[in-house]
Amino acid sequence: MSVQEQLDELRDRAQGELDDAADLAAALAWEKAHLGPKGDVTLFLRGVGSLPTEDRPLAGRAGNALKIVLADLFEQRRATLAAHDLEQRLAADAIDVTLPGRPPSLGAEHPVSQMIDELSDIFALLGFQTVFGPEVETARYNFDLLNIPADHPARDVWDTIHVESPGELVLRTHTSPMQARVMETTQPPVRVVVPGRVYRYEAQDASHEWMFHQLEGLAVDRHITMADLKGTLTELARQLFGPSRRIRFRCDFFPFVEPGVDFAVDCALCNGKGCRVCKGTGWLEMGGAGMVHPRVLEGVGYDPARYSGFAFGLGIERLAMMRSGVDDVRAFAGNDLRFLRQFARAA
Ligand code: FA5
Repeated sequence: MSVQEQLDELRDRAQGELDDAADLAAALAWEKAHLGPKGDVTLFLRGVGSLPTEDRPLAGRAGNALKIVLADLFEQRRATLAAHDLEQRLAADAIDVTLPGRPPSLGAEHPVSQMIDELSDIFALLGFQTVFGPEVETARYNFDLLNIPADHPARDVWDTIHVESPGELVLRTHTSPMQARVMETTQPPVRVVVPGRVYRYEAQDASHEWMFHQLEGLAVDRHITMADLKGTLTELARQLFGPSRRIRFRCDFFPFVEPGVDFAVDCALCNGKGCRVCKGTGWLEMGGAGMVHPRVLEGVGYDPARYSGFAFGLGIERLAMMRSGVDDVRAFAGNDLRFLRQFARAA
């Protein structure tokens, strides 16, 4: 076969194969097979030196010309295949703008916030204003002005989360410090409720959290008595749990009230007979209360001979648990949407 025939044959074969290359990978393989370092065109050119002398000029010229033609054809084919490849990828990624969108999921009020709103509404009807106070509190308001002396167990480091150690600043352990803050800036008559977060250095279990919410209540005026306290809490229980609820007071000790009580509502589920929710007792504990201690009144400059008052503090999570039959207080701050969604209500 003459040199020209060899080159013609090589060109026809290479062209046919390039036309058959269906994608970029095949085209690159083709380039390697014909134009790469071990490709047949390269090998042909390398072999020119060993051809008979008279064939060498033609073989060299025609071989180089073929190399250029094939490189050109390859470049065209590569560009066509690359464009085709891009088109296919774009088509696969296409966004159908006519599909309906995913509805954004709206947040809902947390069950504790719902409870706070409801309590505020109930107390507003009874003439109480809702106010808020600081969560980082001084020991003076959290303890001293509440007649909690330095050696009282509530001041023990195990109950209180200190912001400075040892220091004057604490995370409030209850909402009661707002009693003194409100009275210091207001003259009687006082009627406020204070909802908010409180913190205790406490092991968590089904009924104890280290962060939870309380609602403080305070009424100070001329001639306020335990009957007013009982009437207010009975009305609260009826608004929350139904019209025939009753309130029970039992003696309890809090340094800032005298006398002090814990108060419970008779269980609405079993009507006081005893059930799973009230743990067979017929009563649901709500919180602590009592008549504001004369020393607390004196501490804020009120004359205890002229004014008297009642105060109470209740656990908001515990109230929400009773209302909704939740049996673990940790669920409220657990951030599990399956729990929280059950309380979502239409805005
Ligand atoms: C107090 O904190 C008093 N300040 C209440 C008070 C106010 C008494 C005014 C008198 C006058 P106590 O520590 O009992 O009291 O807490 C009140 C309520 O908070 C409890 O009845 C309970 O419902 C809730 N509570 C207490 N500890 C926790 C806790 N670790 N986790 C969740 N709720 C709690």
